[in-house]
Amino acid sequence: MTPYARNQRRLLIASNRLPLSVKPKDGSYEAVPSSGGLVTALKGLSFSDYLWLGWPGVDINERDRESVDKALAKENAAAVYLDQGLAQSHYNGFSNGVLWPTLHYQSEVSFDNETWDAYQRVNKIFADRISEAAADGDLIWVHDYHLLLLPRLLRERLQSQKKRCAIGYFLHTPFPADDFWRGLPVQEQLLDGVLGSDLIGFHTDEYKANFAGACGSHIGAEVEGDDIHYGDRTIHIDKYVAGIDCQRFADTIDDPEVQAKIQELETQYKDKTIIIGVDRMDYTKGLPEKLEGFRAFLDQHPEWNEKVLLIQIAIPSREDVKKYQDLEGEVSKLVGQITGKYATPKSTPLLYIHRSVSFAELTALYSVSDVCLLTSRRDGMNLVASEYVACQEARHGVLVLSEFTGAAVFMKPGSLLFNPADADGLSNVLYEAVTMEKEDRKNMYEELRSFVTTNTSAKWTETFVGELMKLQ
Ligand code: ADQ
Repeated sequence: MTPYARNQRRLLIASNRLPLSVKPKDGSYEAVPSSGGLVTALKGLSFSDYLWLGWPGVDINERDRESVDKALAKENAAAVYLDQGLAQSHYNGFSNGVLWPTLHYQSEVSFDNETWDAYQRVNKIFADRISEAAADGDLIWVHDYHLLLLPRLLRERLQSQKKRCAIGYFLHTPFPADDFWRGLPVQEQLLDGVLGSDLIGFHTDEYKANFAGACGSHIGAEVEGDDIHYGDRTIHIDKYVAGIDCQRFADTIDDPEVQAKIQELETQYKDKTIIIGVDRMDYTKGLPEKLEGFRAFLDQHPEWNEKVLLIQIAIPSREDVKKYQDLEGEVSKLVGQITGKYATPKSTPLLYIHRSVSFAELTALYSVSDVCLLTSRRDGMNLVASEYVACQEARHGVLVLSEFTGAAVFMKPGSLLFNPADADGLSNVLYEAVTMEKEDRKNMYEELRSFVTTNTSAKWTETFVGELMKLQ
């Protein structure tokens, strides 16, 4: 029985991209699940009656839409169709070119009216599609920075259609300090848009406080504890601790094929201390900082050169955006420099995998690694930290975590925190991690494990949706 069984309602989820890729198959279409932070966080969804609405990620011409709709319906999903040019301008242009850097404390952000116009148009298309799909009494949960205007637009449409639906919104990124936020010329419209929600969730108290401060300073809202009074409405804001589905990792580790893979890796790297990094190729994840810190470690501790291996998996991301192309070049160059300097005919200190890996492969790599190194310059939460912990029951690996991740707020007692801008500091903390005594590793690991098994993705969704139900 799901936790909602006594008061079952339908949940509509809205995100920019559907958690599925649509692919042609045998003259028709099929929908294949995809990965990513939002997908991971929502894995715990225990609603039986839900519908996920979003852009399918590709341009689908009119005559194929019926067949795509059928494939998506089998997966409880529905498409919000967008013209490719408009989708690009909304996604790469305003969302990832302006909003993403602003929310992650980047100061060089250039605003332009063309992409802002695309952002507004896409939010309106989502509002039209979702209000049409919604029935009176449904709950609606909007996700992330691509759809900040959607709650207000939805509220207006639903009101005119006489449908009463509670609207929740969750921001997966940080909400920055006001000096960064107020630089955005359209920030007031964005705040007004998101305040169309009944409930707004953040990863940490800091993001929540920054958001409340901005509402108080810029649009005349009155903040009273966790309530924001705005116009004639009150909006509740809170922190909801995102997590993962630990059981899925435990089950995968138990799979005989994954066990065989783990043994193969353990044999292959029996003389190595393995450090794992898993990040999207994004400048917020601090990949150059990670490589600089690792280079400093190799320089300062030559006795470790043939004994340590950093396996860095960098998932290609937003490859149409110039800043991401530049980053890829910078990372490849650093990888080349480090390998060129420290590799020997017998050994290399660095293995760089620039592609997506399967879940089974990812789980095996997490399991055999002694250290997980995450160097984000800013990160809303970072679920890779939790995934690593879920796979370390046998080894008790050390989590080395940037202090600028949301995860650091919660995982501080069990991990080694550092500032990624300081390469020597990172080198020192890596040394501490690779030389840590067994007993200390175990004690720290237990702290982490208790956090990760308590704050699961199921708990996150249940808490948020439970709160949303109360507000209807
Ligand atoms: P992301 O920035 O995508 O998410 P993160 O939380 O690290 O960041 O999640 C990445 C997810 O992608 C993990 O589940 C990971 O396993 C998966 N993944 C990584 N590499 C992969 C690979 N090679 N192949 C397949 N899957 C891979 C955003 C915010 C984060 C926030 C999440 C959830 O930026 O701060 O934690 O949303 O709210």
